Amino acid sequence: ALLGNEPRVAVVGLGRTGVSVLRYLHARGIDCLAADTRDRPPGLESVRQLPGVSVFTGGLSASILSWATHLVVSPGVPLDRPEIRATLERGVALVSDVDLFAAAAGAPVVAVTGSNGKSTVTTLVAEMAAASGLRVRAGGNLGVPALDLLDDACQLYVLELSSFQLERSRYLRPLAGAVLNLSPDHLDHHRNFAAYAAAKGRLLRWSRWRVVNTDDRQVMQLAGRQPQRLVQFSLDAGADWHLQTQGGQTWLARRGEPLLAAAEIPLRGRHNLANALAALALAEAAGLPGEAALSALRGFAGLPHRMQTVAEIDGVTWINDSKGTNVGATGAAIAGLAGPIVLLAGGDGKGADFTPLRAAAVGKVKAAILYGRDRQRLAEALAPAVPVTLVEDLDQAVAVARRQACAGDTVLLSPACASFDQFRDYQDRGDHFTALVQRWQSAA
Ligand code: UMA
Ligand code: ADP
Repeated sequence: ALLGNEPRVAVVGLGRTGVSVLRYLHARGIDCLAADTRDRPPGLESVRQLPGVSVFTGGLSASILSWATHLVVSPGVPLDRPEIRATLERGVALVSDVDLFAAAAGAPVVAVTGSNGKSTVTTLVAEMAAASGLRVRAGGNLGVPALDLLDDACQLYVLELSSFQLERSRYLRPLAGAVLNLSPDHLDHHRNFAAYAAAKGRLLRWSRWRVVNTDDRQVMQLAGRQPQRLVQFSLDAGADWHLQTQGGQTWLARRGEPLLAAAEIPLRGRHNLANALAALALAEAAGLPGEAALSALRGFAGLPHRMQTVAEIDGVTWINDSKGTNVGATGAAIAGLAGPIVLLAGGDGKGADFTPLRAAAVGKVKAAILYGRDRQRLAEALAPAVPVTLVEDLDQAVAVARRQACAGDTVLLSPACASFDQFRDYQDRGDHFTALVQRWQSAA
């Protein structure tokens, strides 16, 4: 119904999203073509297996794309590329993989967006649903494209949504949706911060229950003045879900009632208490039983590549926070550690302003070792208040960190940047870091 009669769909991007869309449409007998700017995109071989799908690589062409009635643009391709704009101006309708998912999903959806904490909260809500005995599937920006989650037996879907996925979708109507926080990211693709924030705000307009962070002024601006079915979480008192001090202990509480001691949660760092509160709020809105939600929180030690301790060597703790891909995330990572910290950062800064990192780092980061494409820009933001060393790559950064760290220090890989200049993705970067540290540990 979403695509109307005899649709023809052009799919831009042969990454994970593009391949999932082409497979889905092809299986339903819908005419498709595929295009990618790259000569050898990752999904090329799997799409060549789909008979009847023409594949155009090495560039985009508006005249080829305008064959279509509908256009799907993968999240990594900016909508304001001239070929995309020209195609849409010719009247081709934009739809997304998330829209196709929404039209087909037979179970309620919980959706999560924000600048940081999305994957953690998405996974937590899925664990809470599983603990209550529901058949649940989680994905989206988290990794498995939305369409690959579809399953008739599924009772609850949990989607992590990026600003890119939200800005190009329209048909999703989650039972509950959260905007966790807003700080600058992806300013290389979005026109400005306002456009980035507005993309995230779409989720609140679509969701029946709207979960928001009252500690974040910009999130609250997106929420607007409508109080109906608005669920608030906060690290302070006053929200529906909040922290509370009782008997000298910090508790996670619901409307003044302490439910779980923060010390019982294996996740580290204050930002993860905010994530836990957001997950509890979503679980409640989705009708999940409270006991199951709390037991999932007690059992969740966190995802790899997020503040993950990978080694303790001679009194030095080595932490992999490769998913710290923007200034907000790296700031939270630093704030959550006692220090002294040797910080490894760098990569593709996505056009970000790094200056807010200085305030987070001063007094705690005893040395910053900077590598990758935007190391110079990071150095300009941090030095001289924070001592910096510039190196080429992560291998050299780890070697320097080994020399500079002493017992009691923490070496933190939290790059504040995307990895694409030197790695396949953040997992590849985190795995490489872990391998470097562990190789040396086993040699020691
Ligand atoms: N690309 C081209 N030319 C093209 C198409 C893509 O150069 O024609 C490049 C993009 O610029 C990008 C890369 O290829 O560097 C991948 O883009 P894609 O849109 O094909 O990505 P997918 O493989 O479909 O993965 C996407 C999400 N990636 C992005 O948004 C960049 C994945 O999130 C997500 O897991 C997946 O869909 C399934 O939903 C990853 C991500 O980095 C984790 N997300 C960003 C983030 O979290 O910060 C938004
Ligand atoms: P996302 O999916 O939004 O990137 P993740 O849960 O993967 O979020 O966490 C990414 C990084 O962001 C983590 O490495 C952590 O350091 C930081 N982080 C997580 N939650 C928060 C939060 N609520 N506020 C600020 N930073 C956070």
